[in-house]
Amino acid sequence: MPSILFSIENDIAVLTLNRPDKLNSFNREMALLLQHHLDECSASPAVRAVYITGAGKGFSAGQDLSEVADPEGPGMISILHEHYNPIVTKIRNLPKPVVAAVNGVAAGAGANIALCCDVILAASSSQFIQAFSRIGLIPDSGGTYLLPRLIGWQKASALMMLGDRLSAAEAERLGLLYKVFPDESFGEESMKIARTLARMPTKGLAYTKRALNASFTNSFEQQLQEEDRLQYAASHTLDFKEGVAAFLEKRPPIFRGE
Ligand code: LHQ
Repeated sequence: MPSILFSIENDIAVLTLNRPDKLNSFNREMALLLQHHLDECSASPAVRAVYITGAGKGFSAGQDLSEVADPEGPGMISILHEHYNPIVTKIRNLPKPVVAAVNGVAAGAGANIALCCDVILAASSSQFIQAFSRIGLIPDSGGTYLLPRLIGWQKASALMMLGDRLSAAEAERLGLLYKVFPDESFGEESMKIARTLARMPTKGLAYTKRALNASFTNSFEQQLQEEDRLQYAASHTLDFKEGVAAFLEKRPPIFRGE
């Protein structure tokens, strides 16, 4: 079985991290395959939303530690430069909404890959662990950038230093994720949200994502200029035309992502 299952259904690319015996922890093969599929999602007009989840009981336990211990393994610098940094950069730059459907434990780089998705959903029994400090590492995969921005400096700092397990309910309360659903209905409810996203004005969502990415470092004035540019581009899409026409004609819009 491939370490990432990939399918496209109803304009949604479903990427399932698939090393369930190892809690879907990442080895080199899986990290490179995920990048390959993210590129495919980015380029394919058949994909209007991406849904990332885990096979079995976990989402991902981050780096496969047996690969780190292997003297023949890729080594720390390659793991960062060739595995995690490109993965999170590709997700942030992917011009379509990316849903993290966190079905179980998300630890280390597994947690931080989820954090960089556009809509983070979690099953009620899932947990988030900044596991890095437990093995003497620092949080990577963009975690030190994103987590303090999501939940504030102090909570991020404590979670990263203590490596505590954060329940899905607590993660939702802190603002780390969008919604929690009961385990039994998680697949269905999270896919419903992906389906909604896949029917929305795809280009408008891509521009929204670009504006949010830029907002991390821009001044207010720079951000207003970015909004001007992106709003101008959005106003030239067919979906904008359709959205206005449908409103005036009092009918539901049919967006084609064009
Ligand atoms: C695993 C793993 C795993 C291998 C569970 N590897 N087998 C970047 C730069 C370079 C180097 C290092 O890494 C990074 C980024 C990182 O991600 S660093 C953080 C790496 N991840 C961790 O330290 C987490 C390690 N895992 C755990 O602490 C626990 O497994 C958690 C708390 C995630 C889940 O606990 P449980 O639900 O009790 O599951 P389990 O521990 O029983 O795991 C199930 C199986 O999966 C087990 O195998 P076994 O053969 O005994 O059934 C684990 O050995 C295996 N597994 N995580 N990261």
